[in-house]
Amino acid sequence: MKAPFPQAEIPLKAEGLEPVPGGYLLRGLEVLAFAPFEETQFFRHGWQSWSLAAWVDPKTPPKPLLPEARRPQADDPFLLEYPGWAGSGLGALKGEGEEVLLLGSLAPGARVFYGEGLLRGQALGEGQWFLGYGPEEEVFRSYARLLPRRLGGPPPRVWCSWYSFYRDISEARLLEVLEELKGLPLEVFQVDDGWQKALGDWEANERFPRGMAYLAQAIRAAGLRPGLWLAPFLVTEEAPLLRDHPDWVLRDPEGRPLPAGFNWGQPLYALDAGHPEVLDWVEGLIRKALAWGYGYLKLDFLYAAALPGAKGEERYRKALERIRRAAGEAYLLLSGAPILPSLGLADGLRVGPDVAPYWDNEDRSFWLADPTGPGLKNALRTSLHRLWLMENVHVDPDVVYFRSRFSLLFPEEMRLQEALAQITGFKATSDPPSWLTPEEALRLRRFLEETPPIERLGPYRFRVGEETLDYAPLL
Ligand code: 9PG
Repeated sequence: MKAPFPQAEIPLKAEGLEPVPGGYLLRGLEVLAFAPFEETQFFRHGWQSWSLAAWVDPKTPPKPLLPEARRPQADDPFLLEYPGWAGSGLGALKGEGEEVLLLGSLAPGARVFYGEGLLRGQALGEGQWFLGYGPEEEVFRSYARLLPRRLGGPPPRVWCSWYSFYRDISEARLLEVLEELKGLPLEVFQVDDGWQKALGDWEANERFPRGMAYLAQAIRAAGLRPGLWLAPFLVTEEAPLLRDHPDWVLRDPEGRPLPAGFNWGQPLYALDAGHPEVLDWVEGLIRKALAWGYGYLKLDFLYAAALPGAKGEERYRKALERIRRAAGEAYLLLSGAPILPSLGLADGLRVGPDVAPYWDNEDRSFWLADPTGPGLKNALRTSLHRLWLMENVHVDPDVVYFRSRFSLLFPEEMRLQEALAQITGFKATSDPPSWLTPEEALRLRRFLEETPPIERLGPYRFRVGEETLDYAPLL
């Protein structure tokens, strides 16, 4: 079969071929599309928020990500074991010219493999695909338009506690910051990791003596919307949950708890999102956070609900539908979340790894071949390759730093992150105003107040207000 495009005919193997704006719909559990050029780059799309999305050299195979214990939280573990290049949900090829060949799934549970001169799509479930050929931006836009969307008003302006205090938060400390933020045009005050007793034990710890409802009340009194971080599907050995409900944990075929990564100095496990009691419990957790007064929920480490990878995406989507119903119109920012199965249900979606007050940690990014670690370089790279999702969801490129205190970032590096937030419109920071010099404070205020005109000049070049930014040299 051949798919005729204005610029070329694309030979392919599929069950059905039906024209749609910008390309064709294909059917089949396994479909092939042949590039009409000599490919020089493969668009590798990682599974979840933190997983690498980038154009890579298809002729140089990927290096194994180390240590193995971190693979479940870095990507679809299958993609990291696979010796060649492959991506989650979609893949694309580029040659020397302007044209891009894109194959993207329209249903959860799909992967796209690179083969010499071709893309091979493999679906575990439905086998519904979009095939596009043409200029990069147009092709990705045509694909995005076929995916589910949920776009309320403009993205929120958020203060988030993570990137300044990390887990070292307390009621007293947050109330201080709340006071400092008075007069800044923010909308959400989001309490991140550090308030809970344990992962899986979602009650206020001793540093929040008056409880989470009290804090929400104080946030509302300051004119802001209370936001709360939760990792609803994650458990560690310290949570009573594991002892009380050993059958709630996701297990491998041999019956051992499935490793879900390693963080906070301990192994992570996942709750089985296919277990009805787990779903009831998660729904109860969401309702509890809403009842405390939190109308903005940052739901994190969501990949845990979809392990071991593509096969779990259907289960994840069902669990997320349940969460969405329980949450009503609350704002759901999803993080560490499988990208495609979150569309249509998420309000906001983290599309890259965590930023950090430094550019790159080479020990991890280079020597351990892990592009998902915290750092501005990793965060910018993957977020930039997910801007096409702005058609479907609020794209969160993570917080912007304005401070020089406690930071190794250069002003030009911070500017790149600031401009990216202006491009997506999702504006967040973790800087407490008391950490800022007067100039930095002014810069933060302008960032929150102003909406500069944005023009895309190329895949990596943008005009933001009066300035032209080029991200290409960094990638
Ligand atoms: C709280 C943080 C913040 C942050 C989230 C998430 O091990 N890891 O791969 C890993 C990745 C990201 C991460 C933590 C661990 O950060 O993205 O904004 O909420 O959790 O713990």
